[in-house]
Amino acid sequence: MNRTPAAAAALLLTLTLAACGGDDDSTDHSAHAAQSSAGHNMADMNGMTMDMSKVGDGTAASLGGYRLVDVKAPTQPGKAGKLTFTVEGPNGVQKDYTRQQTKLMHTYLVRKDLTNYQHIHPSLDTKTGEWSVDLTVPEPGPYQLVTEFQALTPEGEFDDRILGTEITVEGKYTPVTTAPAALGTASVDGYDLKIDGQPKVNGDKLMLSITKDGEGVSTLQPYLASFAHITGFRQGDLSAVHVHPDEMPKADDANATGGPDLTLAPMFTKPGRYRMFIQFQTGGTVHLVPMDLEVTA
Ligand SMILES: [Cu+2]
Repeated sequence: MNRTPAAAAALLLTLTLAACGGDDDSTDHSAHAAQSSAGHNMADMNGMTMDMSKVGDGTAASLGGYRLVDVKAPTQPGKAGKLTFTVEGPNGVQKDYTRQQTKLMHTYLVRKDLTNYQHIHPSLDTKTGEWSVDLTVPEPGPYQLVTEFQALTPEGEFDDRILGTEITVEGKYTPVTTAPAALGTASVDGYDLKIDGQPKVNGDKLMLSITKDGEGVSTLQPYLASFAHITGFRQGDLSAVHVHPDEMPKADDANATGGPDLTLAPMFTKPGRYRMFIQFQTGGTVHLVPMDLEVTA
């Protein structure tokens, strides 16, 4: 297969962590980092279908020739520790990465009961290929660790991959079964969020609206080169979906503003109850709020 990185990214739409500008983080540079400032237009990707069998949904540690290996995570609740892992590809340990949403690696952690979500960005040791990041897991239980990155193929191209594995934090696990709010709604820090549209497998776009005191919020700031980051997990198998709104801040425009309505491309391939973790930024503060959705077949 001889696809350009851009074409590959375009195929993989909602997981679309492809190059959306804002490439100004110098802490984790790699040789291919510059490639990601190509600035694909998200709108170009609308209507494309993603190849989940190749990308993955975070439920498998191994997929399409890539493996998540040597995963070490804190095992004691509430104790500061470190998460480390390595990605192996067809040519051995992958040490060369390209950015998606300004980062070389996105990592999500969620407890089996869909609580205790964390979205963190490990740093790469380019000599060994090991990723590491400080991590404290406050509560005991089984967790799904999900890593999202661009796999470097033997052809020298980059393809989206989402690999995952379970980690366990010692202690008594008491699952929380209450929903955060009514389906399709959420509130955080004085902001009210609502998703309109029918969440459906291969369904239509959804609309996320953010209001405060009844007024639309149009002061959303770019966070990781997007007006919102939405990572969802399906209740039960914890399969992951990830989407960014079609409305994108202009690349490298730190003063860009967005909202109140954000369009979400179709992202679901399996029905069920999902908890979406929505992150957005206003006034320099990143807000995080869970929202449950029922996705029909
Ligand atoms: Cu991230």
